[in-house]
Amino acid sequence: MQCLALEEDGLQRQPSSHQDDSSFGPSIPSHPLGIKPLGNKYFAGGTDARKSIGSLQALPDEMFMQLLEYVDGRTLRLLGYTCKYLFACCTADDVWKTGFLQSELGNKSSFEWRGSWRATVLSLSREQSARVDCSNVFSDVLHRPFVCSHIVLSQYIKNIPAANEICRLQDLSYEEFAGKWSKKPFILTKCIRDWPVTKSWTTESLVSQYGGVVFRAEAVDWTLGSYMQYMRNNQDESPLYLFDRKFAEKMSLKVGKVEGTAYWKPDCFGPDLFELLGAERPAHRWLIIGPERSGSTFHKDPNATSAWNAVIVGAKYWIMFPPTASVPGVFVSKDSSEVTSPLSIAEWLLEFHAEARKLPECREGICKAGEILHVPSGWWHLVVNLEDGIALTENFVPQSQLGSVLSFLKDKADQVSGFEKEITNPYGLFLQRLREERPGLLEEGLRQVAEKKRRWDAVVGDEDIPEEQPQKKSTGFSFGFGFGDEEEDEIP
Ligand SMILES: O=C(O)CCC(=O)C(=O)O
Ligand SMILES: [Fe+2]
Repeated sequence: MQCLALEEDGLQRQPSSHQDDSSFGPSIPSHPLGIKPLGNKYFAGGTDARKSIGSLQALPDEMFMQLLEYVDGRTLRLLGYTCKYLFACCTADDVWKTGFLQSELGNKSSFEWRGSWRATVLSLSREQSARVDCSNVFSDVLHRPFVCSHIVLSQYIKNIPAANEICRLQDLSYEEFAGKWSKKPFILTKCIRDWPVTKSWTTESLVSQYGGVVFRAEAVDWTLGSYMQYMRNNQDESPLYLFDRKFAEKMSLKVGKVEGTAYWKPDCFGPDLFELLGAERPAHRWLIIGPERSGSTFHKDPNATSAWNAVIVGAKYWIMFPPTASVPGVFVSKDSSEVTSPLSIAEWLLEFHAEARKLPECREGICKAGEILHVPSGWWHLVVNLEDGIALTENFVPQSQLGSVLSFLKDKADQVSGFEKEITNPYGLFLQRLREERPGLLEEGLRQVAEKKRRWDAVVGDEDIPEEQPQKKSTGFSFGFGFGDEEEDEIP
């Protein structure tokens, strides 16, 4: 996309209106250009701006907006000046985001962020950005992203049903974790309070120390300075999320219980069996930075690993389901290799949150700064930042989940991820390391695999199901095994 350095002058400017839009409750403000949901057209008198686009009326808005992603910046800008409807379409920021990423700017790691993708591509200041009154533009396609980027998160995190609350504990010993907690989510409130980063890291301190360091944020590699400009001033429905696995090297951090350390692995999670893979282990630790509304849509962590996620700054809302649950709005292919869910966190919250929280398997909680959350192997989770935040996360393989990881590496080899491409047989490699260094554990892991398979065969084969799991014959779709969530296991 080409950048224009023209000023947007001579255009009608309209101050943003902040009255409430009654159709979305008191919390969503009116669209700054006055764009309305499609349904409002049928109650509005006066003109309909769509009538001015001539033969383009034949195209549905979805298709037209897709087409605009192929138009260069100059044309997009000029097309937007032809009528109000096209102004509304051609200033939609998602189209400019695509343009940014495809342009030269998309390859730059440092640039000046100007509050929107369009203003950044066109180098426009706030005053130079035109505001045309589009109050006779009625379109869900144009209005919906605005609603999604203005959802009020407090609505979703209040009134968590008591039965859903993720347990909050001060700290755990390894024995407690291994004996009782390794298959349940929980939040530890005091476990990381001595980590030096909990005292020294703020968004400001990181920018001043590492502002010039380039980090990965989804599809882009930006300096922390540019990312922070973006993070502090954007209107994206799904803000770009900084997720970097080389952070320790890039920031020259010491990790572990050594002099001058930044943080260490909490003792309670015990040995991480992927450490047997040494440098050949898959990616396992990340620095995560993002603004309010950023986060992770529903997923399970890779390779059936467990994880901990420590909030250093900010607060995160977590909603989780055990491995075998059917999560509303999340559709999984038969071999679970593909997960289809609404595109954004906001969309999921709007459409499915109320239904999801009614399910008995649902677990929810808020992990605040200085706290750490445990994600058990195979658990579904959606996470959203309630404030600008910094977090550290690591994936690991605890002894009690060795069977799940071995089954995953063996039976879902096509879904294994994070290993360097030279490692062509991760299962074989892990098996070999266990055999060489921890033969007793390997035996225990294989015993876990066999037990899982036995229980699975008992359910699908409709064989004699032991007394303690009689209800499972009738659970139909959910494939639970009747031991409560402690024993929620996946299909081998
Ligand atoms: O902090 C977050 O957004 C959650 C990250 C997460 O779920 C993951 O790294 O797998
Ligand atoms: Fe995750």
